[in-house]
This record gives sequence, structure tokens and C-alpha cells, in this order.
Amino acid sequence: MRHRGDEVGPLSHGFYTSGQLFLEEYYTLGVIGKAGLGTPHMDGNTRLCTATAAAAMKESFGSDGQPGCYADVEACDALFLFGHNMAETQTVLWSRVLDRVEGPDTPVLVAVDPRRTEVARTAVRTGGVHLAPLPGTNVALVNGLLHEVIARGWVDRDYVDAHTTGFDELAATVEPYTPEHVAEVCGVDVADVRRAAEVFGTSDRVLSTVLQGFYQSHQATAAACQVNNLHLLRGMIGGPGGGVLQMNGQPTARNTRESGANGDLPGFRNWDNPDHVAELAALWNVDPMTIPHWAPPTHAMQLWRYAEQGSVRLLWISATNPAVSLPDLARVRRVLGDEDLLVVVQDGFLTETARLADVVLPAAMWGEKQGTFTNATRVVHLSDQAVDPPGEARSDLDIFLDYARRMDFRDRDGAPLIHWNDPESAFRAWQECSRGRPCDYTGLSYEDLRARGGIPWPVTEDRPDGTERLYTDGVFRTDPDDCEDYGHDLLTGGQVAPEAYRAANPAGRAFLKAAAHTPPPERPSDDYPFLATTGRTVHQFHTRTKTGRSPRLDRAAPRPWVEVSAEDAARLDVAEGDVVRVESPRGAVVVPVRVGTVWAGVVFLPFHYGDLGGDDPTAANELTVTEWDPVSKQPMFKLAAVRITKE
Ligand SMILES: Nc1nc2c(c(=O)[nH]1)N[C@H]1C(S)=C(S)[C@@H](COP(=O)(O)OP(=O)(O)OC[C@H]3O[C@@H](n4cnc5c(=O)[nH]c(N)nc54)[C@H](O)[C@@H]3O)O[C@H]1N2
Ligand SMILES: Nc1nc2c(c(=O)[nH]1)N[C@H]1C(S)=C(S)[C@@H](COP(=O)(O)OP(=O)(O)OC[C@H]3O[C@@H](n4cnc5c(=O)[nH]c(N)nc54)[C@H](O)[C@@H]3O)O[C@H]1N2
Ligand SMILES: [Mo]
Repeated sequence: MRHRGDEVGPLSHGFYTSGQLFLEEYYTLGVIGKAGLGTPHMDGNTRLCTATAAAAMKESFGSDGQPGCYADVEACDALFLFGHNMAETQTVLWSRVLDRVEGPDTPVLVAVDPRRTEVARTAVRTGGVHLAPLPGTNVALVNGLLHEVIARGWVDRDYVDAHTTGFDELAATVEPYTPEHVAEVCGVDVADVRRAAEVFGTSDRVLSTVLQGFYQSHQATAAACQVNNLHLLRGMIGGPGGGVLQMNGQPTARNTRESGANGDLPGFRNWDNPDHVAELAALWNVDPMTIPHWAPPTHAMQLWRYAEQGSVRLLWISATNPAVSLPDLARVRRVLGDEDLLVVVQDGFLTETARLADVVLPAAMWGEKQGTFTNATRVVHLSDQAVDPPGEARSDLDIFLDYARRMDFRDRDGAPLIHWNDPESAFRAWQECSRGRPCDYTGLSYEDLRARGGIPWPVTEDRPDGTERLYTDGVFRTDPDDCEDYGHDLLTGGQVAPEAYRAANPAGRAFLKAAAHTPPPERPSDDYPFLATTGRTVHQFHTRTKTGRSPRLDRAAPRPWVEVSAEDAARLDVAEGDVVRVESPRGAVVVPVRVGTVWAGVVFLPFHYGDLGGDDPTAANELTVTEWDPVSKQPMFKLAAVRITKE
């Protein structure tokens, strides 16, 4: 190390965690970071995953918190999947959708995906619509749907007047997005845009889901907010069958966001609201100035930048494998390999990242430890320990508690800051922190969860059975004293000042925030004529630490590939199985071709494959770009310019 530890302060400590630990573990880590060390440098891989879901709900509704629930699948008349390949990525939920679309009283299915995925095929087969926008044009597409809903008189005026703010600006912004204009920008059929808008505008109960085709693409938050706007214009939030699911990917991404392990203040508190900071200072019995709140929390991409620049000297990575999952891997390896950076990796396996670490802490995984987790629709579950962890592995909670003990973090009266010592006592500490907030857990106990199964928050003394849907009364969490964020300009990411927010007090109305389409930052060029997008296959989970060890799953998809259109295959003179080199300005992979149903000029690569032991690089993130959404700061994994040559 360049300096001794006592010469640098808490700002030299950075934590990069996950969407796959338990709530109790995140909360403990959050308190260590915010009240023990006092570092703002903490985020989860949820930044790569559901940061935009959170951001879109904050911008539209004032706070994170899923409005709807999965029972809406059974109750809807139409189902829109925006950038969501549910058939491969949420197979259990998809089986519920199939029960509907293959049964009587079929809902109309609309798929918005540049590829003809299984979702898209099912939509077309069952009389729905497949809109295949060019990657990076989501805002234009949804603006087109908004344009039609307004122009054709499908707006629920009473709802909009009573429960929203911003209609005039939204109407003015979407005015130029006629179906013809949208067809041109997005490369879709005019009639399909009209038809999809009509389905949205004339169905009584529309359920929408939004996922990575929006969150990891260009103008992520802006696009996700336009889906919220469609629902607000139609007055379809909070009622059975009508609502939006800003989805989650990882099992506990929701908990990362609730507990503050993603950098936000726990309990959806607003870092820019001194009263919220004071509440936490009182709860933890620390000086409010210990809790970092002088600037927005450090997002993951910035955290890695600080590590690269050398101001962060200790990077503690738990339950994520950034040497495969972050964009621009050559850069990530460079940062991890810097001998001035102390890298701690806490994982169940010796991953590509762990191999570059200075210290590896073997961790117990689910089934080997106890804790709670909350799904995308706010349903809290308890996961009990089934088996002992192998070897020296310890639960993440134990590791964090041990660290806190050795650091001897104290409160203002000299008592231990972390006063819990096992999952259940950690849960009780978290419950106090959640009291009165949107994610109120105070009415729950481990015993209840064990006896009754999943229960959706808020769960309080008055609402012991929890809350299936939020905003049923049309009152949103936008009051200035209550809201989680004062919001941003969707195009630039500029923050709304607290004074400006208070002056325009929305008083419980939802925001209809508008955005025009802008061209993506990375576009095909003469040198890199193709646009590469990335995503998943059903047989593999993420960086394969688990599915790669399951012989049947791994055999089904043992190697990466690049999917190209039939036209491009002919132009490149390659056939199914031929090996090609796919190269971007950042790096290259060498993979076989699959001839598929993407756009000409667009290719798709699965991102799962890190080190496969061969000589050729195979991880899609060798190619991707260090760019992120200005509001949610989620990296743009879905757009990279590449060239392809036959090997
Ligand atoms: N089998 C499996 N299941 C998983 C996972 C896994 O790794 N494997 N991971 C889990 C996690 S953490 C997550 S976050 C979810 C993700 O679940 P999904 O979001 O469904 O998965 P992706 O394949 O990343 O992206 C979805 C689709 O976005 C499309 N797309 C690309 N660019 C654009 C664009 O510009 N516009 C539009 N409209 N669409 C675009 C792609 O063609 C792709 O089909 O899956 C979860 N489930
Ligand atoms: N190009 C491209 N890149 C992407 C994406 C994409 O679509 N395209 N998607 C992004 C998304 S949405 C996501 S969510 C990320 C996922 O990226 P990662 O988080 O890197 O993926 P995982 O392989 O799930 O890594 C989780 C790690 O945690 C370990 N682990 C599991 N449970 C525990 C536990 O209880 N304790 C500890 N300590 N360790 C545990 C696993 O062994 C594994 O090594 O990838 C992102 N990267
Ligand atoms: Mo994810």
C-alpha cells in the first residue's frame, strides 16, 4: 500500500455488494458503512440490475416500492412486456402467463423486444403484437404509444386531474411522435404501433412489466418512466389487473434497495432531507454528520472509478463477480490487479474476481444460513438454514458482524453500534429502521413468516396481513417531507433542488415526467458496423458459478455464441457454427455463430461466459462500454458497436 491505513480516512473504503444476500446482511453492512465508517462509497450490483426500476418509481411515484402484484397476471386483459424475455428469465411467472394465453379469455400479449424471442413468438401466435424496435429507441416507441393514447381520447381525465401532475408538458413532448414518425425511428410497422396503442387504450386492465431491454439500454429511466406514464394516463395503478411491474432480476435486489446497501439511506429515506438523516442518527445514536449525506451516494460505476484513480484503497466485494459482469472487462481487470488496491472478495466459489483478490473470505450461501428476502412484488419470505456450510465458510452476516466487532464501532454513548448478533436480532433492528416508512416491516416476525409463508410489505400492527397493492387510493409518496428523492431531469440527470420541489409541492400526486428520444451514445460506424446487444439464456444464471456446475444445465448451453440475422450471415459468408471474432473498441471475443431472428445489423451475445479455460476470450463484457444512464446510473449493457470477422 502507498500509505499506512491511519493516514487515510473512511473515504478510502469502498463496498461493492449484491442482489443475492439476505436483508439482515445488507442492513448490517449498510449500518457499518454509514454509521460505523461514514463512507458514501457503497453500492450493489443492483446498479447493473434494478437501479432503473428504483429510479423510475422514485421519479414517478416519489418512492421505490412496486405498485402491483403477480395476481395481476390472472386479472389482466392485456399484458405488455417491455424489454423482458420472461420465457427465459422468469420461467415460473411465464408459466402463469402461459396458463392465461393458452386458456379461455386470452389476454392480448404485446412484446417489445428487438429479437423474436419466445415471448414475441407467443404474442404473435396468440393474436398479440410483437414490436421490434431497433435497440436504443425505447423512448421513441413508448412516446408513440403515449401519443396515440392522448390523440385518440383514451386518457382517464378524472384520474389524471385528481392524481397526477405534468400532463401538459407530457402531451407537448409526445406530440411529434406520430405512429409514422415512430415507425421510422424505431424501424417498426406503423400498423403495429397503432394496434399496440389501441390495445393499451381500450383494455380495461393492462399489466405491464419492464426489464433489462429498457433498464440496460439507452435512456433507461426515461423509457421506464414513460411506461409508468401510460398507466397513469389510463388510471391503471393500484387496481386489480391494471398496473406496472418495474421488475427485479436478482432474488434479493429489493432488499439491497430497502436496506441502504445500494448507497441510498435505509427505509427509502431521502439523503437530501435533513429530517430523514436526523431520524437515522437518532435510531443509531450517532452524530448526524457521521452519516454521509453531503452529496448523492456513490454509484457503482463511480466507485470503480475511485478505485481506478486510487482514492478508494480497499474494495470489499461481496456476492458478485464483476470480472465477468461489469462492462469493459479489460478495465475491470486492470483495476482489480492494481497492487495499491486491497481487494477483498467474499463468495461461495473461487470466481474470476476472487482469483484477482488479495483476500478471499469463503461465504455460506442460501440453504447454509438463515435470513429473509423480499421479491419484486414486496413479498417477504424467511429462508431457514438447511445444511451446515462447508469447510471454513461463514455466513455473510457473521463475517460483517465479526468485522464490526474487530473495528469496535461505537455509538455516541460508547455502546456497540451493532447491537445484534444473529439473523433474527438483525431483523428486529431492521424492523425499527423501517417503522413508518413505505417498506414498513414492523408487523412481521420470523414465526409469522414460517407459519404463514410470504407476506407483502407494508405489514404493520394495523395491517397484519400486509398490503397486496400500493396506491389504491391514488395517493403517492411525493409529499416533500416523505419522498425518497426530489427527482431529476430525465435527459440530463440534473437534480431537482429541494426548494424547487417544495415550491411545486405535488402533495401526493404522481409525476408525469416527459422525455424526448435522443440518439444513443454508441452507434455503428464504418469501423464497427454492427450493434451488439447482450442478455441471457434460460439454461445459465449470470456468471455460471452455480449453473455451470450443474451438468445438465451446463450441457444445454456450454459455450457462448453470437446470434446474427440470416442476411448478415450471408453477407459475412458464415454459417451456423462457424467461429467468428467479434470486436469492439474495448476488446474482442471469439465465438461460434448462431443464425437467428435479430435485426440485420444487430447481433446478440449471452453475457454468462467468463473464463472457460480456453485461450480465446468469451465474456460479452469484453465488448461493452463504460456508459450509464444519467438518472439511475445503470450501465448500458445493451448497446456496443462491434465488427465481425471470420476466424
Ligand atoms: N435463466 C436466467 N434467468 C435469469 C437470469 C439469468 O442470468 N439466467 N438473471 C436474472 C436477472 S438478475 C435479471 S436482471 C433478469 C433479466 O431478465 P430480462 O430482462 O428478461 O433478460 P435480458 O436477456 O437481459 O434482456 C431482455 C431482452 O432485452 C432485449 N433488448 C436488448 N436491447 C433492447 C432495447 O434497446 N430495447 C428493447 N425493448 N429490448 C432490448 C433483448 O433482446 C432481450 O431479449 O433475469 C433474471 N433471470
Ligand atoms: N453484458 C451484460 N452484462 C451484464 C448483464 C447483461 O444483461 N449483459 N446483466 C447485469 C445484471 S442484471 C446482473 S444482476 C449482473 C449479475 O452479475 P454478478 O452479480 O456478477 O453475477 P453472479 O454470477 O450472480 O455473481 C454472484 C456471485 O455471488 C456468489 N454468491 C451467491 N450467493 C452468495 C452468498 O450468499 N454469499 C456470498 N458471499 N456470495 C454468494 C456467487 O457464487 C457468484 O460468484 O450482471 C450484469 N451484467
Ligand atoms: Mo439482474
